[in-house]
Amino acid sequence: VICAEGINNCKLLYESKSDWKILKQLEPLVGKNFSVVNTTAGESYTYVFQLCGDAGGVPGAGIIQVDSKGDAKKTTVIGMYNATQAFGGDDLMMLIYQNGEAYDSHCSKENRRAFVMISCNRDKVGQLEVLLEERERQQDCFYLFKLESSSICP
Ligand code: M6D
Ligand code: MN
Repeated sequence: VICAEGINNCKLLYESKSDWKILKQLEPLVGKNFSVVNTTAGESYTYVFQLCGDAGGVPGAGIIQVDSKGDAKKTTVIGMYNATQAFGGDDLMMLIYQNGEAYDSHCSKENRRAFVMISCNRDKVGQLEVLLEERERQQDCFYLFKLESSSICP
């Protein structure tokens, strides 16, 4: 089978056994799109996240952002799963997707990236939340998300 779903579709930015161990713990999330709409300061975006798979069907994208306002429904890649980092422990983990589409005017035009804080919550089936987008820096900007799920509890 070509391109079977699984954590092995992720490519680590820095090859590491401990990163794979965390991805293994997150494996129950594979193959599902998690989405959330976020409206702040006159901007409204829908975000779609997948673990090691094509978010919203966009090839290579781990997280996409769809502009809910513009008529064009513009889609922007926030992070790619071929540039993954995963770390953490027990019931709290961090997943990073780098190599998103470059900003045109913010953050010295660097590439977008996403931080997803993932935690075990026995009461949640898998709820994605947007915490913030930090874009008022010269560099090291990021989108920060939170995902709580019972399926990844240790
Ligand atoms: C929008 C969204 C926002 C982002 C903004 C950056 O399309 O992706 O989340 O902050 O673009 O604008 P520039 O002009 O830097 O591309
Ligand atoms: Mn832009």
